[in-house]
Amino acid sequence: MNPVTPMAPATMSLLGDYTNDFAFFPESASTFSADIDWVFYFISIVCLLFFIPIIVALFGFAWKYKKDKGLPAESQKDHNTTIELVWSIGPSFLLVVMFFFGARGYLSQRSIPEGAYEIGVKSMKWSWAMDYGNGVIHPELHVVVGEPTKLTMTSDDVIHSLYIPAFRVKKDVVPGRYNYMWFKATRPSEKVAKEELDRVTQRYKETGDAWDYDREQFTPDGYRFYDLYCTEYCGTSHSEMQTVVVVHETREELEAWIKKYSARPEGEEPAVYGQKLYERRGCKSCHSLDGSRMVGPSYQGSFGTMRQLADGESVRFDENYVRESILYPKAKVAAGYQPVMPSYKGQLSDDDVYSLVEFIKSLGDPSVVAAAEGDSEEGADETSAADGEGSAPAEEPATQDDAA
Ligand code: HEC
Ligand SMILES: [Cu+2]
Repeated sequence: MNPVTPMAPATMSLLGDYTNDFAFFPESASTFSADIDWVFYFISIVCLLFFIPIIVALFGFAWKYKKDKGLPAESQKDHNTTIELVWSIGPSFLLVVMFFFGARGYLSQRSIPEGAYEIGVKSMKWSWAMDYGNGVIHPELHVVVGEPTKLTMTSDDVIHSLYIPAFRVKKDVVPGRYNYMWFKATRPSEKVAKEELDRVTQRYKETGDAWDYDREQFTPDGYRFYDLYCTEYCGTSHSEMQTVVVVHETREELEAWIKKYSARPEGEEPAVYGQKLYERRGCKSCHSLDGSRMVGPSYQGSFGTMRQLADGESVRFDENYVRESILYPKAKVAAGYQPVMPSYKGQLSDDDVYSLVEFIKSLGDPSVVAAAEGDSEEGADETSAADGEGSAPAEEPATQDDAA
């Protein structure tokens, strides 16, 4: 159970955890939770205390003073000054109390403490990208318990809104400006037992499926989590614009986690890492791997084929086209699609782009891919004339350090 601050009567905190079926609230895991819940309960209870007697009196009097049919209505001009003063002035004190606690809660969320741990948040249709600095961008939000964390939030496209129910914080993320929020987490995420993590990880390795957070209820690194939602309706996949928040016990643990994601792990195949980026960096909300059409075209069987463009030209779907599509998506727009893909320029290192290219290539029809590679070696294809010709080693990890 969450620690109860002096403001929250102990009996109320029983409701503050929706692991219990009768709870009103999700679990509380930040220093804001208790105050927010208290104001919420206070207002709800006051409303009920007024609502019930008013409705009872309304029906009671309607019944009591009901006239028989056919009798003329009477004029009623009397009033009772005392009653009217009491029921006007009395409740206004309650409103002042509500305002006081509401404003106090609002101000404490607005004044961001000096020295808070800063994390950048970029939102786009329909994913979150948390920026930990040094090129480490990951969809999961990782913070440290007991330390104030400040989020600097910006949107690439439309208005989104970042909402962490367990922390009782919520703030719009607006294109063209920075919005800020802060919180202090109070309960670290549990870690699942190593055997369980190994077992589940093995299962995903075998099936090759993307990690299902809903089903497992822990992250691929074995942490239980709090939910993070987009709570501003932002288009087709708005309801899937979710991610998770992990609270670490120490700063060192958080830094170790960040380090783990700073680049492609030693010895990992680029195509394998590319698939992880596809899942982590939001590509999967617009591009399918099974041929089905989403907001963008599917990658399946695309590599090496010719692509019809919106301007009537056509272009070979090769390394350069993929690279260009990732960095400058509006340069060549595939026919039949809206130019809504965000640019990943400055957000993916060269090695990341290379890994994505290799991943997309691995989904192509092998004979077509081989033929396309033959093509670009001849140098005949003007779209591949730019830089790294043909198959990729030329742009391999030598560039990895540029990411930092
Ligand atoms: C908001 C949805 C969205 C996201 C997110 C997105 N894309 Fe796209 N992408 C599109 C659309 C729409 C097109 C087709 C229009 C165009 O060419 O710009 C496209 C085109 C492409 C193309 C050219 C495909 C073709 O068939 O001609 C590639 C390659 C590509 N995206 C890769 C990526 C990668 C890699 C990521 C993640 C790092 C990504 N996209 C993220 C929407 C998205
Ligand atoms: Cu959204």
